[in-house]
Amino acid sequence: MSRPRVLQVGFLTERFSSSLSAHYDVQPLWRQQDPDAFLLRHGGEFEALVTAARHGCPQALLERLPNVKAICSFGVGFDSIAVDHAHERGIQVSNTPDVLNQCVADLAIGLIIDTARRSVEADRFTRAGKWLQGNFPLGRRVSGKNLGIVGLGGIGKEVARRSSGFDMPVRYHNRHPVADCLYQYEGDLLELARWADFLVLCCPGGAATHHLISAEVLKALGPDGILINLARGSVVDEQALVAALGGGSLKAAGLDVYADEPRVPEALFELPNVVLLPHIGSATEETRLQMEELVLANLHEFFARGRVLTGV
Ligand code: 8YV
Repeated sequence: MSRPRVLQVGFLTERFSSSLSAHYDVQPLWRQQDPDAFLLRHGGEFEALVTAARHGCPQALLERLPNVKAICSFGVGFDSIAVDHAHERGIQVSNTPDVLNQCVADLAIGLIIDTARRSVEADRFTRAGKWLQGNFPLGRRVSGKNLGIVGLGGIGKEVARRSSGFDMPVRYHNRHPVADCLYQYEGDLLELARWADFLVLCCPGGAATHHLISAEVLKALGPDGILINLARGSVVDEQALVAALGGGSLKAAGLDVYADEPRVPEALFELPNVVLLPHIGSATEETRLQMEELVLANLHEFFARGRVLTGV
């Protein structure tokens, strides 16, 4: 029996490619010399497509795949996928929720400590031999400080849970309060920013959250406030962030995501009070393996029973 044909938008890992090829006839779109010509000739042959949060699936691509019925994506975020268009056409879309919550939350705590205690800066100081000339300047305490979370979903809840070990009071902002939640809801984002010492972003990307963290929100967070972003770069007005960090109206920021990845605004490179990570929230061997397995499980379920497992 011939194996189902699957279109893969971008490369993930060799391991994932071989697991995929063991079950499916996989066509790698990124390897086509002329993707347009390829889609024109073969676009109608695919029932399923595999992509990743960073590769996406725009409407223009879906329009060239008349028979696709499932999009299985690697990553929890789906702002780079034309989900509304897919649903209008009856195409199922799956992501990889939950399996990455712990690793992303771990990194949020890491960034809170790195920014407040200035550990990355202190490392540079030590390596440069500057300790011989005097002590490193003081940082800020983490324990007992107010933690504001924007987006109390799976990841946000794990961040909140971890913060109890640091005796941090938690409040959160969502579009709606979360049912049966212990933490105080704050419907006004500006109020949350005024109250918070650390504002941690764990919300989805996309049009609804575009530049949610505006110059005004950063001003409310204030000169002692610290912003941590593990969500999407598009959630923050990056120009306003550069101005606030450079002008001293914000203490520090810890960023894992940017509006135009992998390009990082160069103005940030000049600033000592920002920690810049290359989108590694879920990037551990254990979590990435679980994410790969969940993409495969979604595909298998779609081909076996016609339904993806973790649909969005
Ligand atoms: C992805 C992510 O692993 O899950 C997401 O939404 O952004 C990351 O965890 C990465 O972008 C791979 O595409």
